[in-house]
Amino acid sequence: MITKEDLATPVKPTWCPGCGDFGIWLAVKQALMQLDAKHEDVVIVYGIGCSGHMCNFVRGYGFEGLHGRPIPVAEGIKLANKKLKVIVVTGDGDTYGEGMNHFISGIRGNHDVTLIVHDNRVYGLTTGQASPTAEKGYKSKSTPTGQIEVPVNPIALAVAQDGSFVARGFSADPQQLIKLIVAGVQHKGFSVIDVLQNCATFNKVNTVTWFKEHTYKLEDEGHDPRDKVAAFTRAIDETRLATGIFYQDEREPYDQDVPGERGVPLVDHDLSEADITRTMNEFL
Ligand SMILES: Cc1ncc(C[n+]2csc(CCOP(=O)(O)OP(=O)(O)O)c2C)c(N)n1
Ligand code: SF4
Repeated sequence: MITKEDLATPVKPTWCPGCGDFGIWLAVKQALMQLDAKHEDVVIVYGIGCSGHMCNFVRGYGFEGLHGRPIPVAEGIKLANKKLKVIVVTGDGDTYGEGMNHFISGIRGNHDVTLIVHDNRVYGLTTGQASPTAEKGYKSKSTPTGQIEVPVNPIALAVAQDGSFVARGFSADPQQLIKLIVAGVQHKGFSVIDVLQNCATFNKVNTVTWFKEHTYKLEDEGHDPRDKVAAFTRAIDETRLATGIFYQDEREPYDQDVPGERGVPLVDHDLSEADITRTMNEFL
């Protein structure tokens, strides 16, 4: 079991007061404690953004790399050692902007990775430019006359692309988010958890109050997560944003499907006879 003490770091969060990142941080830690896992069995890969700063506030095995690229790093870690539970914690700019191709590939491959996206509809760390989930007309310093494009709809995209676990949480509802994260990590395959999150400093439109007024829970309306058509119908309804599990099914994750020798994780390769002299000599 992972304890509160295992996860504690001496670093105090640097997020702005009132930021939704605090609620997601709480939920991530609580979920890790509820999972049947040892500390060394979990790796978290972080994106670059305010969201990714969480790497400083959660003690454990982790990697903070390049903006837009945490998903392929996580997939590589899982392929090298499939016994690990691999989680990505990142932002909407990171995932649905520069990282969008990796988002789609991760879903297509059904890599056994849990993706937690802080969806605050802005680029928080770089001071509030509109992100790909910003609504049409949204004014920011990068869109002074209003966002021209329609927003990316990550839930509808994930359902349409045959995602095997598609969910949405809300930073101000950590209890529901804990359940979603635990279910996502337990799910064998790529689990998408988009988390509605307020950016208290730069997004003055999508506030906690705004999200509360525009959301409802799927479980309150008897939604069946095995019903893909119902999941898609709810996903494209942008007037009422649903939270909970939209869709879940069982299919083999990527690491189970890799054929032959390539399917043996690196961690299980016998390296006792490996001779790298020739390779090393090339660099002499
Ligand atoms: C390759 C690369 N491109 C762009 C940047 C600049 N950059 C850093 S953070 C960021 C946006 C972060 O926004 P988001 O992913 O939504 O996270 P948030 O800060 O809102 O949590 C950008 C564009 C970078 N560091 N590296
Ligand atoms: S800029 Fe926004 S997302 Fe970043 S810490 Fe401040 S409130 Fe949170």
